[in-house]
Amino acid sequence: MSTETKTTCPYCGVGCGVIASVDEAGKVSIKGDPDHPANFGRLCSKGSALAETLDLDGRALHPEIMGERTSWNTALDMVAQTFRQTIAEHGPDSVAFYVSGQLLTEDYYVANKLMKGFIGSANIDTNSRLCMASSVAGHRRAFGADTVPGTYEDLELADLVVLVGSNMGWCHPVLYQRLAAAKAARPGLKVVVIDPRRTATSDIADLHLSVRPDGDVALFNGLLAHLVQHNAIDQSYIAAHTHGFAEAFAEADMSMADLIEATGLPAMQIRQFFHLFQMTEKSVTCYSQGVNQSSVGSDKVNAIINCHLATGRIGRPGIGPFSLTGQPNAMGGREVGGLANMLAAHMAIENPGHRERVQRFWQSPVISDKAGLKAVDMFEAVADGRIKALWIMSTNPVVSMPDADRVKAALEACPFVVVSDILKYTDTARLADVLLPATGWGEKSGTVTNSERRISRQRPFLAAPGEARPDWWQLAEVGRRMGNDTAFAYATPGEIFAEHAALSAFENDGERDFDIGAYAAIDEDDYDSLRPFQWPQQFGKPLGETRFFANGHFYHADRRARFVATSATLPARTSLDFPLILNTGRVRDHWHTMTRTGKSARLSAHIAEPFAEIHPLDAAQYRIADADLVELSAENGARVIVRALLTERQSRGSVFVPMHWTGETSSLGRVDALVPSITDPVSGQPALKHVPVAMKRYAAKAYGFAVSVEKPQHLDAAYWVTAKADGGWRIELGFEHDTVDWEAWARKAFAIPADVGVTGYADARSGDTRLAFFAGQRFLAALFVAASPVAVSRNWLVGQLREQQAETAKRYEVIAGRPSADRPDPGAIVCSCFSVGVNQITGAVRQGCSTVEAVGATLSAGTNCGSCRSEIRRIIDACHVLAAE
Ligand SMILES: Nc1nc2c(c(=O)[nH]1)N[C@H]1C(S)=C(S)[C@@H](COP(=O)(O)OP(=O)(O)OC[C@H]3O[C@@H](n4cnc5c(=O)[nH]c(N)nc54)[C@H](O)[C@@H]3O)O[C@H]1N2
Ligand SMILES: Nc1nc2c(c(=O)[nH]1)N[C@H]1C(S)=C(S)[C@@H](COP(=O)(O)OP(=O)(O)OC[C@H]3O[C@@H](n4cnc5c(=O)[nH]c(N)nc54)[C@H](O)[C@@H]3O)O[C@H]1N2
Ligand code: SF4
Ligand SMILES: [Mo]
Repeated sequence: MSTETKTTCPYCGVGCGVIASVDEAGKVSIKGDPDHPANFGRLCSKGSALAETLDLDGRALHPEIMGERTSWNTALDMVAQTFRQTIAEHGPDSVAFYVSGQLLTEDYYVANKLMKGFIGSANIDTNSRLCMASSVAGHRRAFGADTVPGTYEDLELADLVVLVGSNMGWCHPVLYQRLAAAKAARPGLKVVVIDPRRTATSDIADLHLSVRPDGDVALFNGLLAHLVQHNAIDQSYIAAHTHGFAEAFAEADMSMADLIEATGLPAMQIRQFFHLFQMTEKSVTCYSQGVNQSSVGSDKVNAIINCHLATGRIGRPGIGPFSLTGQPNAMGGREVGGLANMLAAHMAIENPGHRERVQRFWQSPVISDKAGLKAVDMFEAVADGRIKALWIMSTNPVVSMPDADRVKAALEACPFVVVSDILKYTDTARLADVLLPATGWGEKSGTVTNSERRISRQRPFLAAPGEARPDWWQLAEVGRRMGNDTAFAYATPGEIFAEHAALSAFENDGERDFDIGAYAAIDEDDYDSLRPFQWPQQFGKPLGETRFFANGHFYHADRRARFVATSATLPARTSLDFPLILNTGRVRDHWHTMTRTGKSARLSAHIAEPFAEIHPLDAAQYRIADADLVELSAENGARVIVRALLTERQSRGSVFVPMHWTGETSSLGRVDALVPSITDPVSGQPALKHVPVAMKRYAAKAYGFAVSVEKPQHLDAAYWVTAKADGGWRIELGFEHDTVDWEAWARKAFAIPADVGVTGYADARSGDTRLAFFAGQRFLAALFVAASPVAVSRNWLVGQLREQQAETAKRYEVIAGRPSADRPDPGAIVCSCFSVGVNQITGAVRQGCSTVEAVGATLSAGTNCGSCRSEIRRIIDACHVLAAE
């Protein structure tokens, strides 16, 4: 017997429904919810592996003050008192909250209410500033409200889907699968991908435009001008529902020569794209971080929306601009007004009428009357002492903020830092004066809103471990202890949701897009059984159209949309000293700073080390070979060291490094240390994808690879990266010395008991050393050191951690670092669901499997979540190319 709970995936903004089952032994299993309208039962690799991330290893289980365990009472009193005292001495703007799009709506609502209505400052900002702020700004400029007009179904109904700055195949995998399935069923559906890199997403593209970094405004300006010149605009929609067309067109009009220069694209590709868009009424343009995370992010958003407004292509089935939200509750955070320049329920902080209304609703003593500090400015204010008390909740800014080393220094200098996290040790939690243990996914209860405005429940199916408590509870307790008893007297998240719903409908009358008044009086039972629904859902009105703006009715006072004139001119960023453009982003199987996905051996097997994607010609110029270590440095003096990955999918002049590695998992892999705090002037969103850097080969004196049953401690190496493996850890190493006593080094790093002997050899001439430690039949650790990057069969070695090594012959294999010929090496893991490696796939292809389906039928690879299907296709293609050569 097991009990099943319907809940929602805590990762990306697709917001897939999940069914979690707990059996009598407490074992959790996860499957997709076939009834959830976001995923209809599908899950990607990260969603399918959720059960592997729920152990209590490293969890924060008790409140701590200065690293010492304490009671909730003492911790909460200290937070409330310090905030109160700081405010009394230095005013409300001397304190701040930095929160997260991974909070539930209920948590977020309480945080925003406490800061804006009771502390009286708007110094609450969120990691959504690094994520969605440019889309919010673009929507508000164009529509008068932060409205996403369309729905997921539109991607399936369209004849053209344009993906701009979105690696949807890896970052919104289930939505991508819906798109891929629609395209397979209806090949007339065309897909265009606009991204400087060729990504897994480009694999289904009919056209991939390798646009110059930040060339997007020029490209969409060019498209607008093309539509005008070819009489493809909707004059009546423009006349009836918009303003500012002439100005936008005047700015957009440019010559083909200028367009080629600004976009870096060949004329033929530009024309092909323009023609396709012009001819296809049913087009959807999706955009994500390649658009938002830019110093011209808001203009990129508006340049895209301009083209949709000009053609009247908005808010109809299969038609419209579509901002893909990143985090599970990026949307919910926007609904509660959790950004420093918003109020609540999509009301505007700069609007006195809105302020008065929210204050009356909250019955609050004050209401902040100006925007607070946006994330980058907030940490600037922490650094220079204007902010003296900061509460960080559900985000890891020491890793994810630009100028991350400065952020770290700012927190070190800040008189009072509170961190609420599920883990005890993160780069940020380590700097907390007060650490508050939060309940995590599976333990907490509330709602999230996905990219298509669909609100779903996250339901608990596990007991809160130790003394962990929900984030909303922590905030409400502090609110009460700061003297606001009734305003924060919530007993359940359901009560908070009802209040939030009531505020959304309060004196609304259709003036504001966000209205879920139908739920203003929801009771606990209905809240518990709440089914996923899309907003708006007004009180007493039948469920109507879930799309916006097909017939105008925008949210500017005159109900018209605005064209925004966007300039394609870009300031030059690179210089002789920092000639390359660093682009950053995500990999398929990791989530942000890896505090959860890093616990899963399966997810860690796909990519176990931070890397720099470099074009082979650039690599040749810098004398960098595949698998070398490379050092990237930036104008601020910071540097990172990562593995070189040579690929023609990268464009020349750019390097791509993932954002996931932290001080907990690597020596020098925190890429945000390199990123300057340059922001979009409208949205305040940092330009995380356009960083001038210098690059050189990092010539380690010795390179190493190790596997260990114990988690390695205090790795004494210039370069190290650890990754969870099945039964232990795998470790990549680079050393500045080659004259190390390797046995002693390994014993210390891997905590080898003194009575365990060593097996192996050291070749003084070549510098090769191979050591393995066996306690009886149990394999404890192995270390491989060489003068050049170590070539051993990594996944096979990792697999040995679980094996008994009784025979001497098997031990020799371990020391050799590869299996003897009769036992195959799976190679690097491609399919994480079934742990299928690249060698197995190439083997299957050699035996005649020529399609992804055939490989799936033979090896099961790609048949569960499907996230690896494009990689399998690429391997098949590569094998065929080799065979033809
Ligand atoms: N696996 C995984 N999935 C995730 C997440 C995760 O951590 N891991 N995080 C979630 C979150 S919070 C977010 S915000 C989303 C992000 O989802 P995406 O935005 O799809 O992901 P990114 O990798 O950040 O960046 C997307 C692409 O932008 C491209 N790009 C860079 N510069 C430019 C440019 O100037 N123009 C254009 N057109 N493209 C450019 C990059 O090459 C990159 O391929 O993913 C969500 N999903
Ligand atoms: N260079 C570069 N930097 C980037 C990006 C990029 O593309 N490039 N992307 C940016 C974007 S879009 C985003 S969204 C951010 C993401 O960056 P972060 O928000 O910093 O990353 P996460 O690892 O998701 O951090 C979430 C933290 O909350 C904790 N946590 C998990 N569940 C709970 C909970 O229920 N309650 C509490 N209190 N804590 C919890 C986790 O352990 C973790 O420490 O990174 C941004 N930074
Ligand atoms: S696509 Fe994957 S990560 Fe995103 S919500 Fe669905 S299962 Fe979770
Ligand atoms: Mo994000």
